[in-house]
Amino acid sequence: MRLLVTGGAGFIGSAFVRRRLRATDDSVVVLDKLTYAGNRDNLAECEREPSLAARFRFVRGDICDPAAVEPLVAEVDAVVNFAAESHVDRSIIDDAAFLRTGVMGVHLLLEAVRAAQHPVRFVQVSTDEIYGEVAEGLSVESDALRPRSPYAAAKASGEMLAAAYYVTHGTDVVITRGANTFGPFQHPEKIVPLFITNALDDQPLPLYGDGRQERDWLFVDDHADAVAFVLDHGASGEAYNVPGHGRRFNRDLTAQILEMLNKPWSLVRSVSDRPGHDLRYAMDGAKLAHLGWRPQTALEDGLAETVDWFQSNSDWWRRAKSGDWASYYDEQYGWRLAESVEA
Ligand code: NAD
Ligand code: TDX
Repeated sequence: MRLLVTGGAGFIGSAFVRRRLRATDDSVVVLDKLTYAGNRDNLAECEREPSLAARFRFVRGDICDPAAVEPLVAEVDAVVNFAAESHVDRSIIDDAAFLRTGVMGVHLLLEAVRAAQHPVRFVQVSTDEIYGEVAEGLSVESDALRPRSPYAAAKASGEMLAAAYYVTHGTDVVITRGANTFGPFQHPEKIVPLFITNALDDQPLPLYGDGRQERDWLFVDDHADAVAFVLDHGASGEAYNVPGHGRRFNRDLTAQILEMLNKPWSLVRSVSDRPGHDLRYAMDGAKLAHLGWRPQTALEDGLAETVDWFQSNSDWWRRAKSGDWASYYDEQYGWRLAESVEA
């Protein structure tokens, strides 16, 4: 297959590209804007190793730019769209880019798929956050979408547009709804890498509220493989939950990270909560399991691999924590940490 992977220089997209090039004979073009979250180094092995490089090409560009998108879509069999602004906290500070990429960008990709002269499959990588907070039980794919943050609303809009193109135009669309993902190469704004890297530097770990919010943790390789599985086997017009392999309260996850790093709980500070914080996400993975896919990596194993990776790759995360990072960190955490209390 010839694939166009949009947002392929980010955390999950780059794992998908690295693994897909190794597992198949597919060729891959990555289109990525290289926002603060995108990093071409994440794809270094694809450019370096001759057996991968022969089937790989990187193009810097925006999914909202028709001149960049249309010629690339015209020459592939499938588009896998990872491109998005992906951090909930940033969507609370300023959501314009979330809507631009998450709604208008998806629209432009769908139009290019529709205009292609041959069949093109469109995979929209979505999230469990579109269901909103789930107080109890498990979300199934037929549940209503009740997004509660601007990030989640943009993601819900993007996937609803894709589903509408399936119904209205017969576009070959499949949707994945992944759980909270963690692993190597994750930008340090998200809780797992933020807490690992802060702890390595003996800096405070800002835990929102009482830390009794629950997430279901999915290792990045599993997430990437699930997207590949749905690309290959998903039924057109369908959405598939991709649950994780371990639900935890944030405070328990934090304790586990500190234990692995042999760092004290006294680093943890309880800070002012995220506005509209979803207390719990939990998805039923039966639909995807029935098709033949389940997550493989237990949370403890994935976390140990992730902690090792961040310990061994401080150049990578120190670069991600440079430039605009200080002003973001100050805006997001400066006042919170000043008012923080013991966790
Ligand atoms: P990320 O922020 O690490 O990567 C996003 C990538 O998209 C970056 O490389 C960025 O440069 C690129 N990008 C952003 N806007 C673009 C644009 N307009 N044009 C082209 N490229 C653009 O995100 P991630 O964590 O790898 O998430 C990838 C996808 O998976 C997102 O769609 C996200 O909503 C979804 N998702 C993430 C998680 C998670 O826990 N991280 C869970 C479920 C679903
Ligand atoms: O400093 C923090 N302190 C804290 O307590 C941060 C960054 C987070 N948290 C909490 C908030 C959440 O309950 O940790 C939990 C996880 O937070 P994030 O890592 O920001 O992830 P989340 O908001 O759950 O969203 C993630 O999973 C779903 C991804 O960022 C999304 O892209 C994905 O769709």
